[in-house]
Amino acid sequence: MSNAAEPRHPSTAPDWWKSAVVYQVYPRSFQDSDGDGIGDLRGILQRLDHLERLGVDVVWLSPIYRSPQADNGYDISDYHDIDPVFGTLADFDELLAAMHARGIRLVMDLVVNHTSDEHPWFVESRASRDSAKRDWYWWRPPRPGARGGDPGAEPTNWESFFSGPTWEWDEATGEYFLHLFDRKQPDLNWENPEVRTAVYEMMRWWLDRGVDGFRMDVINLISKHPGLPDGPVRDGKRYGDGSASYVNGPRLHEFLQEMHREVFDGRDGLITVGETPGVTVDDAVLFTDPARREVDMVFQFEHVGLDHGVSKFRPRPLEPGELAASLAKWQDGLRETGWNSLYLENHDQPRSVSRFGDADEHWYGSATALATMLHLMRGTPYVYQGQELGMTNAPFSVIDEYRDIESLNAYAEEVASGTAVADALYGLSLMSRDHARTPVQWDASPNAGFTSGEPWLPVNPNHDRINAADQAGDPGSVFEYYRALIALRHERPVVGHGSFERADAGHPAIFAYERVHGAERLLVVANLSSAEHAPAFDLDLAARWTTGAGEPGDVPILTNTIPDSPAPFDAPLAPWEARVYAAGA
Ligand code: ISL
Repeated sequence: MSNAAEPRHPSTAPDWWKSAVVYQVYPRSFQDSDGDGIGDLRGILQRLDHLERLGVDVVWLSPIYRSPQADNGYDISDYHDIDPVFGTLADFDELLAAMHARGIRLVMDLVVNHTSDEHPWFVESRASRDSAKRDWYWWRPPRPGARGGDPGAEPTNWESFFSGPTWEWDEATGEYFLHLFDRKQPDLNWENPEVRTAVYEMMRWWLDRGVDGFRMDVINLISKHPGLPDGPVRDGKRYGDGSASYVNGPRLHEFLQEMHREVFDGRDGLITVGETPGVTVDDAVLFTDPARREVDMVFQFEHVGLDHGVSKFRPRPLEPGELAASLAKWQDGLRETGWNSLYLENHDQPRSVSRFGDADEHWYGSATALATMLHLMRGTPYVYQGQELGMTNAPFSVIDEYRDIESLNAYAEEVASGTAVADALYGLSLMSRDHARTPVQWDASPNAGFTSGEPWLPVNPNHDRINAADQAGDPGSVFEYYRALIALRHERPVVGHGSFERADAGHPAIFAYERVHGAERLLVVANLSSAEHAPAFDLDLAARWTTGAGEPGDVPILTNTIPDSPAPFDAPLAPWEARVYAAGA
């Protein structure tokens, strides 16, 4: 372990984040310090050894601001304070200093597409039609000829991300307000320059406090087409799809460039990542081209939408190779310009070993093969809390076990529209956001070491065999494998800076790619299936990596098989086997 007094990664290169790994903390579920069953800032402080040992460079903290917690903090009522459930500003300052002392940077979640309906800005906005802040949000009269509050009277036909219409009727002032998410999350009107000024001021306030950047929640939804036209109603849907009016809206790039000028200019060492649902490769190039001065990288959604069927909660099984094909497409698209985030999990997604791997038959193999595939691509990897332990989906079977607003709303809507309860529950059992939100499994004790009280969401019963205490220091653990992968990125410039070339030409379940940086080369070969397969490669690659017995190309520098067995790069792969070869360094 490194000396806490000497930061391990003091790089001040403008693109330091290319060789960095980010760890996401969802504070509610990370570590409780006061026994109320909800994780908090002092809990994070207690677990910094775990993060330092893992070797991550940056922590992205999901929202800790004051909030009614309708969407677990993504509904903010005061941007300048900490919610009492998480602690105080003094706790925050202590945590930030402790992270910096260990060489770990801290990124805040920036939620400025919307506020809570309890934010003073919105309270003032809704007070009257003449309020000075009326125009800070999107207020509209009912559809012409319709009576406000009646079904179908909404100003547009758009469906909310969280089910139902995007408009909430306000009886007192006789208008609707827009909320792309829950009714407790009214959308800010970025057309109004006062809104933008207030947001930039708040961002500078946090940077002045010492934070190292922002993860920007649904930042590509902030610019709306001011005409707010109806969207197409797709088959089987009750409401319209308004996304053409608010995904990558007309002034988005202007707003991001303005934000950059107003907030980030003249400050070094920061990291910014835009969460951008619906973004295409071409859009992503624009957002992340350094010359355009918008954001450093984006979270794109293509690979986490592949298994969505008619809706997220009616998923379909993936074909072999689909995941790799999507990820490789993004590698190609950003090969010249721009930068991507690499992620399989976050607080909105099911656990990757349950979703893309084989949690029953090949738990260790699939957790580590997926990690290998992800971490050694071009981009900045994100580890979501518990992913480094191979945490799995929760075994919830009744609706009362779920807490997430998206899951509860979708379930209510499905059942109301005639879906059988068992079918609605099946969808949640695969796709609910709560799978990512069960408490981190620290040890095998009754509440997994998360809390001395009653956890706000049940601990996964498999914490008796999947937990950090068992894994740290065990060379055959998922945790130690993640640690080795993270170290590779730090030690080998080719991981952060090399080119990407897909190399496999055989069975679709094999994903192989080559990374090249000057004389340094890396070859990753991963079997993303539960069957044995022999790889096949294009001829050029075979010529480069067939070096003869005892040469570097014959011996993997990292393999997830236990025990390690030297194997030539074209040897058949066991189910979920992954190997990494290096040359030229
Ligand atoms: O979770 C989703 C899958 O259905 C998305 O629709 C998700 O809501 C979307 O990715 C935006 O997510 C972000 O903003 C939401 C918040 O609920 C999510 O937790 C956050 O990551 C609203 O602030």
